Amino acid sequence: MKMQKVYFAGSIRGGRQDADLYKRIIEYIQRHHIVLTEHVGDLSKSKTEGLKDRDVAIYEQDTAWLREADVVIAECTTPSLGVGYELAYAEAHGIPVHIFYNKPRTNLSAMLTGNSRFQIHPYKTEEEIYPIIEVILT
Ligand code: 6IA
Repeated sequence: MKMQKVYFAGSIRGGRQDADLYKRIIEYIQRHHIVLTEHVGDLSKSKTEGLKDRDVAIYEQDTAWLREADVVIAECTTPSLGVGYELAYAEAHGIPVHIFYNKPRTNLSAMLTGNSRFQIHPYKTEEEIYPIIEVILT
C-alpha cells in the first residue's frame, strides 16, 4: 500500500460540534498515511497562533497543502464555508475529492451532491466510515 498525502477537511469556524469525530478519522488515516491538516481535529496543533496576518498565513498554507495532496477527504455534516471553498479548489486542481456526511443529520448542499466529479459517501453510523476510507486509500 502506497503512503498517501491526505488533506482532511472539516468545519472550524463553521462550528466544532463534530471535532471529536474529525479527530478519530484523522487518527485512523494516520495509521498508514500522512494527514496534512491534523489541526482540523485538534486546534491546539495549529502552528499559526500569534502569526501576524494569521488568516492570510492559513489561506496560503492550506491552498499549498491542497495542491500537494493526493486526495481530499472531507466530513461535511457540519456546514462550513471554508470546507466548501476547499472542495471547489481541489476540483479545480484535479485532486480527487471524497465527501462523508451523516445523512439523517444533514441535508447536504446540491452543489456537492449534484457534482459528479465528487465521490459522496452518506453514512448513518460512524463505523461505516472506516471501511470506505480503507478502500479509498488502497
Ligand atoms: O470556514 P471554516 O473555518 O469552517 O473552514 C474550515 C476549513 O478551512 C478546514 O478544512 C481547514 O482546512 C481550513 N481552516 C479554517 N481555519 C483554519 C485554521 N485556523 N488553521 C488551518 N486551517 C484552517 C483557524 C484558527 C482557529 C483558532 C479559529
